[in-house]
Amino acid sequence: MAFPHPPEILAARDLRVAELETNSAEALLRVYAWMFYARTTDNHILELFRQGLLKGTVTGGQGNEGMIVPLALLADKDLDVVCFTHRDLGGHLIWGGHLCNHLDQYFANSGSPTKAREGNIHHGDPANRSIPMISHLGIMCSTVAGATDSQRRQGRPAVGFAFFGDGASSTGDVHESMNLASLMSLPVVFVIENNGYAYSTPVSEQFAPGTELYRRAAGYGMEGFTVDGTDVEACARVLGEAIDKVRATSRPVLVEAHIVRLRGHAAYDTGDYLKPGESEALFARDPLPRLRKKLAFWIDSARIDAMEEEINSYVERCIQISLPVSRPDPEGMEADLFAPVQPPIPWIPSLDSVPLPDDGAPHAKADVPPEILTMAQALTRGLRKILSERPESLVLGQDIGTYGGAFRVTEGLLKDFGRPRVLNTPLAESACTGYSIGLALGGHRPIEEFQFADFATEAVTQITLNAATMHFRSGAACPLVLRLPCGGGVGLGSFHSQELESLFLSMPGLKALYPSTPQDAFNAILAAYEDDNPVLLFEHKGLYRRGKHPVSWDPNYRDIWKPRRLRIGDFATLVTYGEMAHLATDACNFLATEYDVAFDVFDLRALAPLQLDAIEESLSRTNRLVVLHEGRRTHGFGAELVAQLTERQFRSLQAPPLRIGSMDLPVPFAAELEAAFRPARDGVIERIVEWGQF
Ligand SMILES: Cc1ncc(C[n+]2csc(CCOP(=O)(O)OP(=O)(O)O)c2C)c(N)n1
Ligand SMILES: [Mg+2]
Repeated sequence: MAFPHPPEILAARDLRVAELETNSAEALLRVYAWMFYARTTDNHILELFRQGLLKGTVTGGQGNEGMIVPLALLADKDLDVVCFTHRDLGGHLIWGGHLCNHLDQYFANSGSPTKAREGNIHHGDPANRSIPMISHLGIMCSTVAGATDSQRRQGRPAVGFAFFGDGASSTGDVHESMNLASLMSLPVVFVIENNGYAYSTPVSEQFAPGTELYRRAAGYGMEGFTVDGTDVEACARVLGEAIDKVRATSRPVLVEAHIVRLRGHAAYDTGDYLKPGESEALFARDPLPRLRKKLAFWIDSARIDAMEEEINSYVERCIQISLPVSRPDPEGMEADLFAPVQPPIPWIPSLDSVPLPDDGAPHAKADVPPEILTMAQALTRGLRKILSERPESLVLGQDIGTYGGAFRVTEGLLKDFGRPRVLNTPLAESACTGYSIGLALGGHRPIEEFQFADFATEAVTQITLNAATMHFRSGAACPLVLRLPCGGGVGLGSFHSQELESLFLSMPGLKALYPSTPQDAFNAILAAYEDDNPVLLFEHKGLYRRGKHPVSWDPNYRDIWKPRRLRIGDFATLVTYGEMAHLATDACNFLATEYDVAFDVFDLRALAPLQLDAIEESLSRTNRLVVLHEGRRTHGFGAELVAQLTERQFRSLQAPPLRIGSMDLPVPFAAELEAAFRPARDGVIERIVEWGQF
């Protein structure tokens, strides 16, 4: 059915501060119209929830319109970046899209912009720089910062708007993000929507008495101020000036907007915790009637009445259109988990790309023999190639600049490619990952180095819930390489030795590569780079400098997504990856010599998505399976491998699958303890001999 045409007054989605001087009545009438529209829609949504016609957590924006509407009207919808919160329906309506589509989102029907995969107000419009929120509060601030920086890096004078509540102001991500934005001079307007409550928790239980949130700005070296979100005109003026200033100076600001939450936390909130008279006091500050009263001085009230009537009937008509839209179809859900595979990047077919001095364009080196490199050097060469040939690439992480990274993999890159593209980051893994996600949404392709894989636990929400779910819920690609120096055996103890693949890969939406040779590492970084999804690149620290091996340009670098057969045999199929691939080869050499048994050995290389065809085929011949990895055994990745590999041929197995991993303990520090903790050559041989009954 055709969508109805919106009322004429809603055709204009902009506001200039100057209009408040020259034509203030008409400008404020426009603001009022949008506020009334947002309020009416929110009220209808609440009613629909009460009638059982829509589900989920309906967090209305009633009371919030006095700030969000002028702000969204003032923002440049062709340039700026936003991530609206659960109180910002007014912002969504102004940013774009037809009301029917927004309502489809609430009805979670087949017309929903998230294909009904996300509820209520968790939608956005990534193509138009409205980034969909995730529930985890505070998390989106850094993504806004990254997407804004992406715009700036492409020469567009964008401003980003990051919203969070008084409750969310306590999250670490908000602080990490403000520090990052200030440090990097990113033009972000951080807006605290202070409505006095986080669910039922009053601000008196959120921060110490006397705290004025906007003053926190000073601690980050940025400007901070308050606005009264119930006084729309004043709010619009202050916000307008602030936005202009941020746009001109590229310095972030922190705005604390004092607003009211008129309808409790969500539709189901009974508000029992409010003090007597408190609700009435909130309604007395409602910005909507306040502005209406002001307008009535200048504008004939019959005109306002008529406008309200027109908006209300428009909203009702849209509801009638969205209500009967068909329910969503589960078909296609799995296909949408990952962004589709794209054609390969036309890389220059050589290890590196050598710019000629005269025109600066990259040219291929002809007929170059393989180079003999460590895995660390191969990765450096991969990064260098990417930075040389791909202007949208950048590399970031702690100490990766002058120092060259904890493992010297980024050595020399800062000198050759300069700061905007080789970026030392502060100690803020979560915000830096959110920032990378924002860059990725804006068209960049960041490669983020975690100093040690262990510290990626600081960014679990960003990685597994923000980045990994992005395509499924919004259709937007999130190309991101997360480099994770992992693994033990180097005497670094519990917090610098983890194997985290099973932790991360139990969440959907992440790809993962785990190379075990310099050539595979070079191929892996190119393949990961050109993938349109977040890719974890596990780099075992023990392999960075374990000998030098030939590395050359490999036109089949994408084969890294498939396992590689390391040995051919018929006694059993052994599946492994990472450093254990070397140990497995050693152990199998020994077993071949001593016991005359040959193993079909596979280096998995890609942990997600798993491509197990060749291994399944092997198992159908050998009928015996050994899985060996360095990660812990319980809940380890091997459990998944055993399950997937044997479920189709369980009945033909001639032995129970053997699963070898580390002990179910934190990684111990002393060399003797760590040696007992991890699979080691002799222990692995012993286990296999016992299992194989040779
Ligand atoms: C990190 C995190 N913890 C808990 C929640 C559950 N939760 C959802 S909304 C909310 C209150 C948020 O309060 P505030 O930030 O002040 O925003 P408001 O709802 O008042 O606009 C809470 C605790 C969440 N979404 N995210
Ligand atoms: Mg609040």
